[in-house]
Amino acid sequence: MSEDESKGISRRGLLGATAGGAALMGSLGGARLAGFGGVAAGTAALAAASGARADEAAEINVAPGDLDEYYGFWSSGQAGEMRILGIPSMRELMRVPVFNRCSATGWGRTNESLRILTEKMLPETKAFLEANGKKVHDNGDLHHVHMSFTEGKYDGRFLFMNDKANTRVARVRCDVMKCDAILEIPNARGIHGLRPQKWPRSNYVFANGEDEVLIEPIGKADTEDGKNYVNFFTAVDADKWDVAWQVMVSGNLDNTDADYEGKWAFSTSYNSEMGLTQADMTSADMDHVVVFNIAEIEKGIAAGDYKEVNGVKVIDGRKGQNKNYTRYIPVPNNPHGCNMAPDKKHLCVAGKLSPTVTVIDVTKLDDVFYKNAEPRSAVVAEPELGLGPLHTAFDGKGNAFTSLFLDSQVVKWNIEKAIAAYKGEKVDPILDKLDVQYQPGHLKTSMGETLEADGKWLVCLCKFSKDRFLNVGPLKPENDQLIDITGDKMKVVHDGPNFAEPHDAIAVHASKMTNIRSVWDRQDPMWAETRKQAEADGVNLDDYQDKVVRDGNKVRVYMSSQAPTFALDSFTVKQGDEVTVTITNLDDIDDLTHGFTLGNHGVAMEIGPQATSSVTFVAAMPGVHWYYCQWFCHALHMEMRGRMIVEPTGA
Ligand code: K7E
Ligand code: CUA
Ligand code: CA
Repeated sequence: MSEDESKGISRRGLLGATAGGAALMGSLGGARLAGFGGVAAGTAALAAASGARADEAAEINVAPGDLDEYYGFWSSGQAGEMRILGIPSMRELMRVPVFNRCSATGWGRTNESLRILTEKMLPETKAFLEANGKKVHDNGDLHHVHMSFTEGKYDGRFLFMNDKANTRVARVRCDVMKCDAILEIPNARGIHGLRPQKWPRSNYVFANGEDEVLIEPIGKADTEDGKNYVNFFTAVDADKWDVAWQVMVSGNLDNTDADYEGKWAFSTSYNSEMGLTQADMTSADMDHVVVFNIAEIEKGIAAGDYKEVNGVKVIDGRKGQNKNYTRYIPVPNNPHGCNMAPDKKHLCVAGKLSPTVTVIDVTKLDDVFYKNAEPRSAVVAEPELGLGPLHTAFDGKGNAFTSLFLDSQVVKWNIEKAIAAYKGEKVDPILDKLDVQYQPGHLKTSMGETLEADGKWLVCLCKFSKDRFLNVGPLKPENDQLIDITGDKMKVVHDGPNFAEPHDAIAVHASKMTNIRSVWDRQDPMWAETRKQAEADGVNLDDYQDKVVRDGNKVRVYMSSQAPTFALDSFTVKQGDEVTVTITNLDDIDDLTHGFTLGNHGVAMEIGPQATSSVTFVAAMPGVHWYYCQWFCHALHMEMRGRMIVEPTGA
């Protein structure tokens, strides 16, 4: 798409200099002020500049000390972490390391995080990493974040996300906002689309394999023939965080969604051609959406109609199987987004290379599966919306908002009007078009992917920010724009620079987050393994600890921390010892986090209030090494430090 992309940018570049651009800039100047300062002048400026009503303008303004109405959960693409923003302030509230390594919290370095990162790693990956002197991957590509559902509504239990780079899926606990499970998916390659089941609850998380997998071992099959490749659709058991089953499909898989009845899951496929080059992947006029029949697949698994591949039950759902596991609905040209409307009825599939969005009525799918109806008979609309449609969001009032990558616009359109137009009626489904800055990918409405879509805010994640912010060098931030969708006309009210590359986001009303804690539970399973070892060493982790246990050349150092001291001012080990430092934060006050950083050892970890964390390293450098608390906790925080004395071998 790179040629089209560059054309798109230059077109928008020209647009920016014209009257349309100037008008937009006018309304934005005020919005910026309101978003940042929360001062009355800013709000007034916004109202004046954009003609907004005063009460509407006040909505955008989250004054110092006030709280946002929504939690925004953001992916971060190749940065590998999850981020939490407040909406509508668009302030970044927190970063949650998942597939990345984190310098501040020790994620990827502490024993507790390493257990989560490696527990469900495939053996070949383990061996590969070991051969490269590593325990975990340093990177991840986190595209999609979605919350767990109960009966079509967010339930505040978990957030689920994928790693396209290393074929993993992860779960974040909403009570503590930490990742508690990571699973590397066997057979598939490049997990891209990811969505939880919406009804009756998120028993499954569906995960799409985007990259084609050679069926036979290398040498046995011609690697240059696309027919020798397949793709996998994976259902992950959301409670056990293991693969429940997989379906082998024809064509690749891109994005996915599930319906509101628990009957279907859907995936777009842009490579129905099974091409191995970009030219081949874009050669056909039509690709397809795969519809997965959940009940039939479960029946097939129960009846033993599967092949076990690498320990996973795999159903053959490829074209021409004449079974009721899957159907393939032809849709135009390299489709991308796959979004189920909160009307429980309409699935919107964005055309990407086609200017259309295909609307599928899911109540017509029974006929496609059981009455041999033409797959396209479920298509009830295909409005032409503009160039490069990527994703669609909903306001719960029958309207849809589709991002147009090449046009750099968001188009608001009405689903019923699009259906009428498809039937031949003379109606224009397009209600409004808004310029965004620039080249949008995902866009999300507040609560828009649930039955409680409230039509208040739209966040548009623009891939380019060209000229919207101070120049920071060749690598520019992206631009997450906040759009007010309460009126007939959409209105950009805030520009939000963001670092590489948030793909997706959801906006969850704060009232859904009832489980969220401020202090850890001492019995939290996160450090259950560490607790077992401590018990074996005669240490009570719930109490004051200052114990050093030697076990051959393994040394286990236990110390509690309480502002502003570590229980141990110093400990002594021998050069070459494998040292494990376990720290429990006995403070139980909100926000009182301690840290442990060991100088010149690349060791740092966060220890939240009432949490336990541990880290293991080899004491290879003789001498005196200071450790310190790196989380500001007290007036004597600087003095919260101690010494590790490493005696040279033979001393
Ligand atoms: Cu970039 Cu959801 Cu991975 Cu579309 S995806 S833009
Ligand atoms: Cu403890 Cu800073
Ligand atoms: Ca194609």
